[in-house]
Amino acid sequence: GRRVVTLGETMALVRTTEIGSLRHVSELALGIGGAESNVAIGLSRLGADVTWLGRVGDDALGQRVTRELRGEGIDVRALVDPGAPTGLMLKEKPSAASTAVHYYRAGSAGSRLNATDVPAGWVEDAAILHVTGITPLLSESARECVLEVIARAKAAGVTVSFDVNYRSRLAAAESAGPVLREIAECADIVFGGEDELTLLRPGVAASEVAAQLVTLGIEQVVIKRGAAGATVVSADGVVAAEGFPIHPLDTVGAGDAFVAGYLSARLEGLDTTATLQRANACGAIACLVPGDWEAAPTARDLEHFLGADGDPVH
Ligand code: KDG
Repeated sequence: GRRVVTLGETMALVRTTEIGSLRHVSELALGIGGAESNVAIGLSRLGADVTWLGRVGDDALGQRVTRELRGEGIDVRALVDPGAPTGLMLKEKPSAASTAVHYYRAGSAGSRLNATDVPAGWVEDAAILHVTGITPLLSESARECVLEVIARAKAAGVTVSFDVNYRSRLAAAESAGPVLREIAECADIVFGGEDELTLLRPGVAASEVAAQLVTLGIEQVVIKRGAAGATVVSADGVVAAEGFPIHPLDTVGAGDAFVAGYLSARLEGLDTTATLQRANACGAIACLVPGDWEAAPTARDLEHFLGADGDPVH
């Protein structure tokens, strides 16, 4: 099939609507956010068949998560956990140029994900399994779940996509590094920023970590460089692409939009250059609007952004 499956925690996301500290701003907007569901939304907008699995609390915010993801055309498997609330994330803009994030997710329903939550056939039927480094740092059971799902994907010949997505608020580098490295080493596609790749092998430069992963059999290592674009390292060599010049308003979620663009291009069989162009464009577009996924482009949005000849119109 051409289905992408992903799993993780999606939280209610409360963000300030004006610049200033949470100490004094009074206006808030309510939405949802989660790295894997952000990718799922990005893929769905680009026409892919996508499934998200996770736990939500037996509460209004859990219903909000489920409804919103369904509204985006995602096949949602939300397990309602009566024993814990839906997690929450707060986002503020202390200044025009900065964004700060605060988690209220310890012990949340989403963090109680475990291997028995994933039904038989769920992973095995997919073309791609996408996971991130956030989920394995949420709890022991979530980590076991991610490892088991990856093992099942590999046994079934499903491509495993892994975005390192290191969140220092969840675990210190010393404890997260080995966990994330173990996952990276059994993935087919690894996404990470330079710092995230170095986290996998402290003291080793990102390009060298990427080369080592390829030697171990990882098909593609995609180094995300934000505004500067991205580089793909594979057995065929190194392909780099520049980012698109934009005026970013909110960069949170740009990496997820990038991954969605990349995976959708892969599903459509585009070559590496075209894949990187789409991924970079998706990442750029995601930065133009507040919210972690709201601006994720459709194929038409992408065409408009890139212009008919492939040059950005901005
Ligand atoms: O990549 C963006 C995500 O980080 C955000 O949407 C929320 O999943 C999230 C997290 O754990 O930070």
